[in-house]
Amino acid sequence: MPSTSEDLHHGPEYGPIEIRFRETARERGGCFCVLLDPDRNTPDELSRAAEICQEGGADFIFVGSSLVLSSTFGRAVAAAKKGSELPVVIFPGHSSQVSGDADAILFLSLISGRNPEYLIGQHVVAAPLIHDLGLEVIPTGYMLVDSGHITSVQFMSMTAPMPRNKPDIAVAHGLAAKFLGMRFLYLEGGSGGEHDVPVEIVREVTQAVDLPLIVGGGIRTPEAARAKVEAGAACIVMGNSLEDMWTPEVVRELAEGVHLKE
Ligand code: 1GP
Repeated sequence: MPSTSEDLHHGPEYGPIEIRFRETARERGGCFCVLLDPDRNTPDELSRAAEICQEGGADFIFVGSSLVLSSTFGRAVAAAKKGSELPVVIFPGHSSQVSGDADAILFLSLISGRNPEYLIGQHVVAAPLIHDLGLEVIPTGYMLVDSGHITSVQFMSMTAPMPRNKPDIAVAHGLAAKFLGMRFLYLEGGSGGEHDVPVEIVREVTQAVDLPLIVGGGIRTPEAARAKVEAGAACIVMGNSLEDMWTPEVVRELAEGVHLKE
């Protein structure tokens, strides 16, 4: 069917999870996403963690890892789904991290790096399976920022992070991602980063590029999370800081830091 001129004037068609991200960020002032690492938890632990996330008021569960040590990625996603009604979004470190049990996948291109494997290579491998499964895809420009030491994602992707004191470099990458048609940006300090992403970079990127911004890596306190949201971030991702402290109270305290409007 040829497109009508009316069709041609429509914007992109967002899937239900992307709409939920955008609406949650608008209505609650920010989305709180908890990253569950399939390598560090058994399926039962993941189900319980997902349950706690829901009880504590998190908005989304991310599942993924830059190291793929376990062969049970699909089981991990299913376990997270079993534990809560929150949307489970794949945050992949590798093309093998695809599961039809998830609600969506962040289709990450590591745009701060110049390793073709993580810019397009892994994507070509995963795309036919994602298509067959009918997974919702959220095209995301993924940018690593120096966090003080070499993180797993930096090492595994063999890419250099962007300098912490050069927001203009992050802005240029964000604009390029937008011009390439990506719909979300992700500023990543790397899991367990010594320092989180500087607020100044968050502010300058959100002022220059009108795409929802996800920020994660090394964020450990509600105050640090809030500072990023106040600087313009739409979503905050936390993983490490919750490990060994899995209680609804801890999740609630962090979620309250992110939810500016509650
Ligand atoms: C890592 O951004 C996420 O990819 C979360 O980082 O584990 O340091 O919270 P943390």
